[in-house]
Amino acid sequence: MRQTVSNCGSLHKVCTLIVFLGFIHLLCILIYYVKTLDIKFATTRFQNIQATVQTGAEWTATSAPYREPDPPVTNRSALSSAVDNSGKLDVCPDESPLLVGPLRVEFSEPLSLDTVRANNPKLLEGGHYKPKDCIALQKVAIIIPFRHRDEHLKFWLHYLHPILQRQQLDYGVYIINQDGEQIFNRAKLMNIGYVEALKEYNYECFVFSDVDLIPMDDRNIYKCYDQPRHLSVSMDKFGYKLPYKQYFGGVSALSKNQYLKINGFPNNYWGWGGEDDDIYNRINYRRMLISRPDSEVGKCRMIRHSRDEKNDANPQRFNRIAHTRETMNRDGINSLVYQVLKVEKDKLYTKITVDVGKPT
Ligand code: UDH
Ligand code: NGS
Repeated sequence: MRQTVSNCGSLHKVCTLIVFLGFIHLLCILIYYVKTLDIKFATTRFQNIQATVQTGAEWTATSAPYREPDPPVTNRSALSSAVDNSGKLDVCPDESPLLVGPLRVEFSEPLSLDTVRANNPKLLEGGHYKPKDCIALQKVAIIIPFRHRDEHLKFWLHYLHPILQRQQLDYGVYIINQDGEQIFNRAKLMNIGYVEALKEYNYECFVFSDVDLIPMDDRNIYKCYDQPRHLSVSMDKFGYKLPYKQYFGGVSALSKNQYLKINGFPNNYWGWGGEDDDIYNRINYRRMLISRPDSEVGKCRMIRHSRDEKNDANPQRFNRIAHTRETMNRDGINSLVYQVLKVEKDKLYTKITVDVGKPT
């Protein structure tokens, strides 16, 4: 009897062992299967990203963001290689998950540049930033025409750097500072910004912004679209609407191709007014359309100021904008002459001081 009980006990142990080994076997098969799936999934995702980048130039919808395939890069600057971790990363999503929407924008609190620097620890020298976790959809140079507006610049840097980072852009900020006290030339400074920024990095998109304009919604993306983009469409000073249908002043974005198609901007608008209308005409004559955000997303505030010295209204502006069609082929990026006097690299920006000459 005792013998039988002992035999049964041994049999039970053997059976348990067999079941246990079977379970381990099944577990191994399951782990192997899941791993294979994972690799397959990752490969498909990589192929999808490659396909998106290769077909990027064919985007056509008016509201679709402009995307250009990367040209073969042979001589990228030290700036690019210093931050190049793109080999291991996925492309950033079409819509950044970091956006928060409407923002409160005020200019009453005093600000110091040191505070702005401390609030933006991820910036690289020269006001450059590149997302760490994904490859930005576009490389964007932000160009600011500038002279004697340091107070406004502080606010611009304070508000814009965090916004541009949430927009997951690979961007650099260029302050193009007109030297001396000759009459101001906004459009020529923007042309210079285009040329100087391209000397540093393989930018594909150029955002031209007045120093006193701050977006009130971070969904107003500072990037390029398949048509030239006007971003400051809903300004507080105009009662949050366009002052006129053709208005293209304030903040605008053009891809390299769009900019070259219009021969850049005019160099001969000295003093206030008209140069933005000339740019509108150029875009129109090259049969492009203006892309704009809606008036909610496009809300922005202007820092109130009086007219600057040496920037009086240009009496020739009406005559000039009446002749854009004839002048645009000979006056623009193909006729740009200037001299760089100084390049300063700050954590928050690259400031390039230039001699733009004077009206002839
Ligand atoms: N800018 C400078 N320094 C100047 C002139 C212009 O930095 O001396 C730049 C700056 O980026 C500015 C942009 O050029 O945002 C446009 O110039 P603006 O501010 O003079 O043009 P806006 O049309 O104002 O914004 C015109 C003067 C309005 C006076 C209204 C008085 N109530
Ligand atoms: C138009 C100017 C534009 C200027 C716009 C808004 O009249 O350059 O007003 O000016 N065009 C001409 O003068 C031909 S603003 O109210 O912002 O000072 O951008």
